[in-house]
Amino acid sequence: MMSSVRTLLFLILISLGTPALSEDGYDLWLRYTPVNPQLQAQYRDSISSIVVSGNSPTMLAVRDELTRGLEGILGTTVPASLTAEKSGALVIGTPDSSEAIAALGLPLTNLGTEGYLLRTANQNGRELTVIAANSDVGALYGTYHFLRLLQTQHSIQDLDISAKPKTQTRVLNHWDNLDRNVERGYAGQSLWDWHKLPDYLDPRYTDYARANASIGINGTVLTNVNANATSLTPMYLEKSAALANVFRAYGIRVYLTARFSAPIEIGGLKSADPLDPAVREWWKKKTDEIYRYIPDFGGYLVKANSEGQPGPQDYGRSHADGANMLAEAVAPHGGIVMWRAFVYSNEEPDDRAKQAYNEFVPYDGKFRENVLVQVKNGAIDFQPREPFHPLFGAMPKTPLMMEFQITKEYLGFATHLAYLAPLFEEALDADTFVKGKGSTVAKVLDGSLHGYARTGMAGVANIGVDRNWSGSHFDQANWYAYGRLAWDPMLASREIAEEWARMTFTNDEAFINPTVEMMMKSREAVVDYMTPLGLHHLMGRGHHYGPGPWVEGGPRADWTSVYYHRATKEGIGFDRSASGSNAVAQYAKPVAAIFGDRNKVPEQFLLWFHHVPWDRKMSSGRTLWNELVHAYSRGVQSVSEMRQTWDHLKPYLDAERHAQVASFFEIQEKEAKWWRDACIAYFQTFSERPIPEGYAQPEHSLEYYKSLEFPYAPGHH
Ligand code: GCW
Repeated sequence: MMSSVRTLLFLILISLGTPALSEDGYDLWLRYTPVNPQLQAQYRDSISSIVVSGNSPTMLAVRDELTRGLEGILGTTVPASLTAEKSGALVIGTPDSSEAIAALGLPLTNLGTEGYLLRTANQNGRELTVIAANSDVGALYGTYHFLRLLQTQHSIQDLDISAKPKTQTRVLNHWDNLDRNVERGYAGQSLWDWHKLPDYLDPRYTDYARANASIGINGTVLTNVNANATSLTPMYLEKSAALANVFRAYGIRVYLTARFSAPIEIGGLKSADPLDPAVREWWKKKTDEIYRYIPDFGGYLVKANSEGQPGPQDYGRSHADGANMLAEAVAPHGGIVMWRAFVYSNEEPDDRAKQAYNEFVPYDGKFRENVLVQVKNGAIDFQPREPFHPLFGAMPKTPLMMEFQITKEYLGFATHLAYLAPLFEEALDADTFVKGKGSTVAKVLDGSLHGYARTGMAGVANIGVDRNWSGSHFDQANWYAYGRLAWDPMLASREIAEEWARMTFTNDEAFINPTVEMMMKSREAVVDYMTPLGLHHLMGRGHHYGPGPWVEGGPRADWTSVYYHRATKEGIGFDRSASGSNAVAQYAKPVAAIFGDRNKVPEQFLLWFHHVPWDRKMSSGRTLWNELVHAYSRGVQSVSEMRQTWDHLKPYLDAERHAQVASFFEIQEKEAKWWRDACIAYFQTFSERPIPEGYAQPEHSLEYYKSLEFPYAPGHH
């Protein structure tokens, strides 16, 4: 009753052209609101009953989702039926569970366990719509695809779609601690309520699983890579198992981070040496124990010998020794080890950008077959813009996974709008040239370039207990885009943005076009007002909030900003060419020839690879100094434009979400100016050149910007 009253009210509001009821963002892109009446009529004609075959928890989830989705989109309840005896049946299942599907003899063989077909079919004179797969999870993915077609107002006549994921392991990495603090999390506390687990299962866990399944994410690493051995104790394994029980129906496996020193901390051993038989035995037993709690446990994610984490090098052993020990323990159970390449040792390197390559390339081919090496998109650390990580062109014998950061540690936290799919796409489309032109990072990752048997992608989650999950409405798009790209790294960021915006807000073209434009330019705006022209790592020390180009001193040089920008009276930038650290030599020759030549390198990477005089002429005709001021100012300008665009979009959505985004734009504009002014004031002390005419002077003195402190910035550990 309640729900039909609500639907009616909703329809009245829609037909009046009034913005929808207030929304808080909880429903993400699964809002299932009514489509326009004409389409609704068409959809109703095509779908008159739902026939879900099978009673597994996954098929129950399919039935629930379809019922919920169709009721919302079509504005009416579509009856469930046991057989497809009438035209207009929507039939979902596998050849094993559904006679109707078996009888159609569909080409399912190449779709694997996660792929699916969406087909319009004729059977004995009846027209059916079919969602068919080899497994229940495939049928679930097909169901979400079908609902997406409806949500984005596509025709469902003459359907003939087949899809399967291009990578196997598509995981979220939660940097969530057991005390619920989320490292680099800007959306509140961790979703995992460890204290109440395993007994209380927050309904949110199911909605989390639904959201992930809807975009093809099939794994979740529950715990922080800066790991705590307590998560491997029986008490916590029971809690993780409870989560795994919720996620299983949605095709999502649970993974845990393995603290390398756990045998000492919770096992009572004296050592964690990976070649010590007692240590190996401990991990084997511990792993067997985990599988008793979680029979489909996915495996371990490990950060070792990086930023103070323990690891095999503590015992003079290699990353391969460490990874292989854990791989051996999970192998009998079909598990994997994701071993992170984000390493840098305690000795200061001549160039931190070179370290992962130096430490991993010698071990190419030495890892067990169930190890994937997880590599960040760039060699430093999730900067607004980085050239692709050289490791992607250098490990033909080792499956490499991508690690993207969805949470915006370096891109304005949750308040700045930065749609990250263009950043992801730039990394995926980058050409490593390792097997000649066209050897893109995407082809390395999907296994097609080197024939990797295992493939995967990881995204550092931006999710917490905030009502809208991500801390901002637009940050939901980054979670969404990550999932879609993990499924298919060849997808275009613009299409993903459009898909997401239609489902999250409205199908009204007057809203969609400007919103997609705004999203597409948003990340470039952040690059401009934070780190233009290849600058990097200029953020405030530790918490990374706001500008800190002056950061120097402290425990090690490569944790400072001055290490990265190297500004002097003569010029600015990190010389990574042959005359400098020669990091360019880690790329294939054709790439090195471009990055290593300051006249050929794309200007967006200029100061990443070269130290350049202030007066150097840029392609615009401006000097480097003037170009820098120009770029910083352009960034601020873009944010003002986005804010204005958003103001005009008020009529198209609910007031609640509009208002939050609008006020976040005010924050972003204020902080973009802060970035511009602080950086220009600071770099001017080196360039000693005036700010060119027509550009604003910094609002405050450099001393003022330097004096700002943020001891309670979120996400810091
Ligand atoms: O991005 C940096 C972060 C650390 C993080 C580390 C890593 C989990 O500042 O907070 O630690 O990278 O990726 O291991």
